[in-house]
Formats: sequence, C-alpha cells, structure tokens
Amino acid sequence: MSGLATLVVLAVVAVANRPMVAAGAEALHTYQINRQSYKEKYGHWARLPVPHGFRVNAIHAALLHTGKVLIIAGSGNNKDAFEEKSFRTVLYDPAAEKFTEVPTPTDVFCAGHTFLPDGNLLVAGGTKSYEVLESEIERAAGVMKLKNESPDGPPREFAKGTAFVSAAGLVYRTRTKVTVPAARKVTHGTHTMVHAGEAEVWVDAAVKGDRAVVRKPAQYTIEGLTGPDARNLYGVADKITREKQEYGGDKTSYEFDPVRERYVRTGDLRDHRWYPTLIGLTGGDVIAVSGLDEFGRILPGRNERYLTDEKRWVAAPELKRYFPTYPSLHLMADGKVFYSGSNAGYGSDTEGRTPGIWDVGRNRFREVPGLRDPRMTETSSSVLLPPAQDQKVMIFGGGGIGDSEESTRRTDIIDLDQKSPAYRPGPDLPRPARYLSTVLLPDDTVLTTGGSSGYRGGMYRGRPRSDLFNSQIYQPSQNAFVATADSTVGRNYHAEAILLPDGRVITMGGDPLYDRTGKNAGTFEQRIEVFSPPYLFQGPRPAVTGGPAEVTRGATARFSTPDATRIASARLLKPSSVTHVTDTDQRSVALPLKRDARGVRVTVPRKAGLVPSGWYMLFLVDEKGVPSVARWVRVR
Ligand SMILES: [Cu+2]
Repeated sequence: MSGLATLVVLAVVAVANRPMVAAGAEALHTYQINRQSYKEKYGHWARLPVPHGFRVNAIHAALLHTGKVLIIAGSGNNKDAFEEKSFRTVLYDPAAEKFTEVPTPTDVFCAGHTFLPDGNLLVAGGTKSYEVLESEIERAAGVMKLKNESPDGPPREFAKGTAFVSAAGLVYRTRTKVTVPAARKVTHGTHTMVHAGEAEVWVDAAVKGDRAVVRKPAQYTIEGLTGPDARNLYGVADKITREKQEYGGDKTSYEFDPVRERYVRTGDLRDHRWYPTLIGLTGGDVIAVSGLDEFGRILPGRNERYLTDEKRWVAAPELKRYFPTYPSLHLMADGKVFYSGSNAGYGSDTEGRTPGIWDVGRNRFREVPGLRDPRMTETSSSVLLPPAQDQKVMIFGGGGIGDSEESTRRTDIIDLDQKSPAYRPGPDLPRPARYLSTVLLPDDTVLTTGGSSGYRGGMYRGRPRSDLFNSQIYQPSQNAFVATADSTVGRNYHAEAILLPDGRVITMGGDPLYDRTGKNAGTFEQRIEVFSPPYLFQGPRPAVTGGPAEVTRGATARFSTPDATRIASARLLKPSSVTHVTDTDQRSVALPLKRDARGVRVTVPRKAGLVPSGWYMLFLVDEKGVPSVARWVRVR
C-alpha cells in the first residue's frame, strides 16, 4: 500500500469511528447512570411522557392536596395565544400518571398565588396586555389621565376611540372605553374643596410617526364636549411617546378548587397586578405585594389584603411599602414577614432591594446586613431551611438587574432567631446560577436544580447558551452541597420544581430567549422531568398506614406505621406553589415524636407562624433518611 493510500484509509477509519466512539461513550454513560450503585449515591432523572395535547408552557405550578400538580400557562408568554384568548391550565396526577385540561377563564399568566387554609389556591392578577417593543410602535402612545371637576351628576362614560386634542391640534384616541367618576366635595371647616374624579386610559396618536410625540406633561381637551363639560372634563398626560410598552397587569382573582378542579371567581383585586407576590399571614388572610399595573408601571408600594372569609380584596394603605416585582417573602414564626432580597422582573435598581424583616402589624421594616453580591438578587431563589423551627433562610445565586449577563455562585444564610440577624456566607454553588429551583426534601435537605448562568439561558462568558444541568443537594447539617445526577433538560426563566407526595421531584418549564445557536428566538421548554433522590434507592421505605386527616396546632396525633421502630423523624411539608423562583408556601415543620409498637405520636407546634393553617404532607423518615410516601393532613 502506498503512503498516500494508507493516509486515506486511516482518515476514513477515523471519520467512521468518531460517531461510534461518541455512541460508545453515550452507552457507557447510560449504563453508568442506571446502575443501582450510582442511583444510591446520586439519584436518578427520568423524562415524563407527556401526551401531545397536554404539553403546555409551565409558568406556574402548585401541588394540590389531592396529590395532583396544577400546571398553569395562561397565555404562556405567547402573544398569539394571548390574542386568540387561548389560556391553558393542566392537571397532572402522578399517582395515576394522567393529565387533564382545566378551563382557564382569563389570562392568569404571571399572576401571584398562594394556598388558603382550606386548600384552595388563591390566584390573583395576571396579564391584561402584552408588551409592545419599541420597534413595533408606529404611533406615539401614553397614559391619559381623564379628569372630571364637576361634582354633579353620575360617572361619565367615554367610548373607545374618544379623541383627546393637544394644544398643537394633534389627536389621540382612547384604546378602550373609560368611565370617570364625578368630583368629590370635601369640607375642611369653612372651606369646601373639590377633588376631581380621575380615570386612566391608554391613548394612541391618530397619526403615525414622531410628529405626535409629547415628552412633557400637558393638558388635552376632549373632542365634542361643549358648555360646562368642556371646562370640567379634560385630560392630562405625563408623556406620549414611542417607548416600549410593558406588560399590563390584570385584576381578576380566583380560588382554584382542587376538589372540583376549577377556577372560582372571587372579588377583583383593587389594583391591577402583573408579577405580584401573594403570602398568607398567620390569621388566614393573604396580602398581595408589588406588581405592574394595567399600564405596565410598577405599583409605588400599594399593597392589598384578601379577606379569606369574605373572598374579597380590600385596600391596605397601612401596608404601604415598595418592593420590586415578585419579592420573595417568607412567613416567620412570630408572624412577621422576611424579605430575603430575592425578586424577579421589574423595579427600581436602588429602592426595595435590601433584605429585611417586615413587621406587617406595624408596617416597620428592619433591614438586615451581610448579604454578599447585594446587586445580584434578581432571579435568585430563597427558602426557609428545614426544619422551619430553625428560622433560617438561605438565598441562592441570582443575577444582575434586568437583562444583565452577570450571575453569582453565592449562597448566604440568615438566622432570624438571632437578636441582630445578619446574612452569613454559605457554600458556593458549583456554577454561577440564576433561576435556580430549590426544593425542600423530607430528610431536611434542599435540592437545587436547573437555572442558567446567563440571562434566560443565553450568552455567558462568550458561550451562546448557559443552561445548567448540574443538580446538587444542600445538607444543612454539613453546610455543604453534595452533587447529584445531572438533569437532561435546561431550565431557566419560567421554570418550576416541586416535591411530589411520593418523595420525587417534578421539574418543568424553561423559557430561553434564544435557540441553541444564540441567533434565533428560543422556544418554550415543554418537556417534564422527574428526579428520584438517592433516598429512594436505599431499600424498603417506611409506610404510614393510618391516622387522622386533620390535626390541630398545639395538639398531639397518632399515626400508625409497621416501621415504628426505625422511624427517626416526622415532618409536615407544606406543598409548593411556585412561579418565577418565588414560593411563599414551601416549608418543612419538624414534629417531635414518641414511638410505640405500632405507630408514632407526634406533636404539632402551637405557633401559626411556624405551621400556618392548611394542607400538609406528613412524611415519616427512617434512620437512614428514607421517607415514607406522604399522607395528607389538614392543620387547623
Ligand atoms: Cu414572567
């Protein structure tokens, strides 16, 4: 054989062998991760087969006390779906491995949610309008404040398309109909003041282009009004421009009923809210905090309260406090609310970003020091570490404000029981991460999975994609992370992970800005994975075979188990309700226990701040850290 021929043959062999080598490595990897010894140490990931008709953009997820996972898309961050009014919600039953569709009346995309004491999921706010990018805006637009100075007569209604005219004679038409109330007469001693009635509405310039742009506050007359009406009714607008229009919030509110499996309308929110956080307080009421209003402006600290018994929202001026959107709030044992500093989405880059303890009874806020990388709290996640009695909160990763490319490996931990609580350094994450999902496990550890180093899975340090496939378990007793098996699906923005009653963790969602090449628009990740932690590969699991369906705070209760002799701990895990790395529900409460021959007697803590009323998963955990399948228990 000539030298040249040999070279050619070698080249052919090399080319032919490359895929075989790759296939061989792949086969070896598949063999490795499926070995029992590997699963015992690192756990196991599996794809969940999802029938085609049930694939949705998982924006929100919650575990209902029926054991089913509520997966809410609404319009799913898809403008076409929004315009077609195609709003989706899917229920997944992990026990029966079945999906069902739930009718979704309005666009709950980017609402806030939290569980109520009876197990209903309160879902409030959502999307009234989609964002419009600057490049798509042909006509100058803005928010017109319509004023009515006449105290006489009924509210005045103006049809969609009503024309407001500037001093320069330019015309702006209303996008919707609008109703403005009459002025109010207020008497101070001998003086009577008139407070004009006000209402706001979007207006668009009648002409295209920059000619209709107004950058300064100005007054506008309403076409067609005569006599006193022309004096009493007019518009004022801060600016009418061709700037980007943010998503607008909605004010509808529902209780999702897990038994009837449907949305039940409640009273509306007082303010429209997009990206609000909902958190239950010790008395059973809920507060809604932050959000963008119907015109895409962040609410300047106007929060409100849901009266759970009356199923309606009321203004809460006594709780006025500014937070960025989707602030991460955790209910403390004493009924105060801890703001970890985590948040997602929108807000001032200076105000409302410092973590602290919010005394909602007196509306006082005490900032806490010590958080490292304080400018990287956006899209970080935080959890109340298990058990809740320790009153420790841990914050994980996070990114710079807005579409910043930066992110951090930092974790910090704060002990809220200390006299002067301060964040202290925790162990670094293996990689810088934002949008990390954090899930409390029944053995007092925390699984962290998914996320990306760059903004929405995109560019990070020169690479076009930055999804993270490494998962790890934080062990509070060691103050360290232990690596687990890698996930196989990248999950960044709009992703969730939830503990299932059988002890596995379901992960879904992911909304990358770009595709693999980093050049074209990304597509929403609709695949679902399920992680079986190492504790599921350690041999037989303890079982809970009987016990009450309801327990009372401060009381004891007996649960039967054939494995009583090896039960080491009992935990009540409050099911997750999570969106945008924000979950005010998830918590794990330790139950002191006494064993007898055929069961355990547990004591439920007395404080509602530790064990808020609601449905919980009771897990019995053996000496090796192996949990039972959960039994659902309602705490009153
Ligand atoms: Cu969002």
